[in-house]
Amino acid sequence: MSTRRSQQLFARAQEFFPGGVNSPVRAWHSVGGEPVFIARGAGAKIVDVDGNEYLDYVGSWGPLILGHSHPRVVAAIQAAAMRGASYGAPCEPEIELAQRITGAFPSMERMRFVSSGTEATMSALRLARAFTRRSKVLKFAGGYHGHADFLLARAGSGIATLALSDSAGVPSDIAATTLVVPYNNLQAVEQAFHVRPEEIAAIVVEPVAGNMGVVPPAPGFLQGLVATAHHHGALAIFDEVITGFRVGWGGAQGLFGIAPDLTCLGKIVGGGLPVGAYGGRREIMDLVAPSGPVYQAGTLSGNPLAMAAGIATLDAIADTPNAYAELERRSALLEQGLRDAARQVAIPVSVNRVGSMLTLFFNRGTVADYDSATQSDTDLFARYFRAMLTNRVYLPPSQFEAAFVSLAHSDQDIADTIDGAQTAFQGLRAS
Ligand code: KE4
Repeated sequence: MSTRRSQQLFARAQEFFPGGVNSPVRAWHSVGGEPVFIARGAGAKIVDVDGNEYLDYVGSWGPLILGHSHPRVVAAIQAAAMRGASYGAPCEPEIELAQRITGAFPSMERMRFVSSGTEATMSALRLARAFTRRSKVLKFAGGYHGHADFLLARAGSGIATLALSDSAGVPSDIAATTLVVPYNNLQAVEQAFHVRPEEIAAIVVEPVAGNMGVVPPAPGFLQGLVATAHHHGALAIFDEVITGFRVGWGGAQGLFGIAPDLTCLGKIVGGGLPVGAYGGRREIMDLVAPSGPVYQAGTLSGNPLAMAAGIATLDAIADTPNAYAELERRSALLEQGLRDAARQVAIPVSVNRVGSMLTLFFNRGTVADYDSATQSDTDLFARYFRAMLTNRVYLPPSQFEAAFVSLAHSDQDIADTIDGAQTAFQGLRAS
């Protein structure tokens, strides 16, 4: 498998971009080797610039639940482009997409479109601080909510220790506005409020974690989280940038039957174009400018092309008979096939899956939080990633990411993936 053209392009890219990429995880640092450059995608497959075709389980990190270049999405973008790329003014597609979103997420009584998941979470947390007149935010170790300064925080040593920053350039007093506790640990959440009463504006959580690898909420965790936040006068914010329209039409809040105060969306609602959104209770959202004093703005918010892609994506899902049942069936087939392939060669793995988002951890135990996730054998994952690539299966280049099954992945694609995994595991066992 030649990747000569990718190597040439990666060398040139180094002249323009830090690490040769426009987002760090694309550089493949945690799996080694150099990234392939993608030339095109169609359905469940992508083709790199050397003509190598792969079954794609990254799906642009979640947006492509329909697969690549779905005809309805392509046609919608083309038609919108003929009417102009951007107006910087209100347009009807904004209302049409919002109508679909609030229909699926009734907790989002009011909402605002932005252009990324980071903007959505950053804005929602600014709003929560204004609504509660408090400054601190509580997040979970291993939770990723975009790259706003105060969200690049990792756990300090103790439960209620103020966070340290995960990134250079974030002043310690900014990082210290964030508390970090273990995921799936309600006692730690309660303790944080006990130690810092009246200070915490909001809890922000991935209702199904995707950024430490997939980690489902423990039974009662989300319900307990919302109740604890409200008991202490804080807001509950669900970051559904990944899970929104992924784990069900109503996201994780629909799947688990629990409504947060604010919801952040992204990825699928843009169908592959830059869209984020945040929304929630009307009394909270009406604080957002120009209705209220919380400022948030964006040149390309509600961009007509992005709105068209989002509308076409949601309509195509809605028009697909039993879409989520089919995603569940195919994803369950993949999960079982991966488990069986690893068991056949006695490689200990742990697979976490919610709907069509899943992670295979090279881990002997159950992965229920960041600490247990980081017990995984990342070297073995790197070798597995490269073996799967050779077998023409394109996985997320990190043990701590979610793989995504799309409606374009056929039963044959799933069977081919399992065959590739069997070969990969046999190679790992032999070496
Ligand atoms: P963006 O700003 O990248 O659109 O969204 C940030 C974000 C917010 N919330 C959640 C739960 C997210 O997963 C993300 C972004 N996800 C990562 C991968 N897990 C995007 C890939 C990348 O960073 O290149």
